[in-house]
Amino acid sequence: MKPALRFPEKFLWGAACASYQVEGGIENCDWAMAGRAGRVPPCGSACDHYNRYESDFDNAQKLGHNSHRISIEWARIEPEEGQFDRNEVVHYKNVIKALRARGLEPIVTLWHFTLPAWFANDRGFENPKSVERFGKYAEFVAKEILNEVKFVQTINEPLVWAGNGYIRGYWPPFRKNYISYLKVVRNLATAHQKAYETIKTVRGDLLVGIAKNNMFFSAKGVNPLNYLMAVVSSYWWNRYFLSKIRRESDFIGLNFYKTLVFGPKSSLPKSDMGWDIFPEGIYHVLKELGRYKKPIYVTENGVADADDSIRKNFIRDHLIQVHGAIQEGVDVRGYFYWSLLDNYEWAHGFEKRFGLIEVDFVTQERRIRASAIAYKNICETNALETES
Ligand code: IFM
Repeated sequence: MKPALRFPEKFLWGAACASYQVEGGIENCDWAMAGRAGRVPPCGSACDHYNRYESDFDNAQKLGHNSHRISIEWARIEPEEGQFDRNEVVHYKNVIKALRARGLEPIVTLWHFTLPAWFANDRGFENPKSVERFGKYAEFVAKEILNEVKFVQTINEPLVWAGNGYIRGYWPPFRKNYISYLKVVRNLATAHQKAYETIKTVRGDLLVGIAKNNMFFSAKGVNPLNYLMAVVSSYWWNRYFLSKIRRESDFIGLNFYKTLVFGPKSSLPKSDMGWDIFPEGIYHVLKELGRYKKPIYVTENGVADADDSIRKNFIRDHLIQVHGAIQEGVDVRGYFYWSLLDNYEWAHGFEKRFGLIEVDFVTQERRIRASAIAYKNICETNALETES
């Protein structure tokens, strides 16, 4: 029998969610506007997590988690520029209290893809004023909401958001314009820096990071161009943004999903999203992130798997690789499965099922999946049995 793989002391184990994808009832953001215009699927009441967060956190606690990643909906907190909604402040403070009461360390993302209507209608992150606006929002949240929080992430997956909204044109604001894309990426990096600065003025002790989606790029075959493509892609996608904000990052949040191999196609198993599954990719990406010499939290890693047939092994196989990177000196301190609940998967609506917990979107019933129990065992023992 092989010994179990042990994870470092105080390792954070949990799952991640984002406000718009689970809460329901958010009508004053760009995605809600796009939903009303028929350009993306409507989100409606989603998982009704806004009203059910306590019982959802009961489940996270029962599943052995000691931490949980949430996001705050900017449009709820600041429905008009400079006007802050006190009831929503109380709501999110209660959400954080509910996490703490269950022994779940909160990791809070300030902005996860959805923009308040007023901000989106004034050119969003293309507008140079966006930097100041985001800085003020970040300062407000740090001061008014995060008093019981240690970890905050400013922005979720800046390049995914900018690419889908400004190059591929299938997320709001539905643009296909490289110049705008580059402008937005630059403003997002500056917005992170600004938020870091404003947060630190009100809460010097808060640990501030980003949630960065990095991919593993590699190449095969004899064509040298493929190798060049892998190097250039890796530089742009994995390193450019992080290099810009490295001084303003107390930790790095890694969201890992994809591997891209340039060259002859091989057949890797696929998720319900059609994404290749290659667990070794997370090892390479973590090794690459090791260069920043910062603590790393895997703030998302997950699989769309409606019948729960591959999720258990997906988690195990990725954790074996995370453990391998830790053994080689990479300072990984936590792992958050995406997602606690089935939820609104953006342009795919509710069809793709990422949850440890299945949600019936008609009755709002929850059902714990078998893979969640396997993950519970890992979280509770802080170790992974590799033979089963
Ligand atoms: O659902 C998304 C999440 O909002 C950001 N990271 C990737 C997940 C799966 O696509």
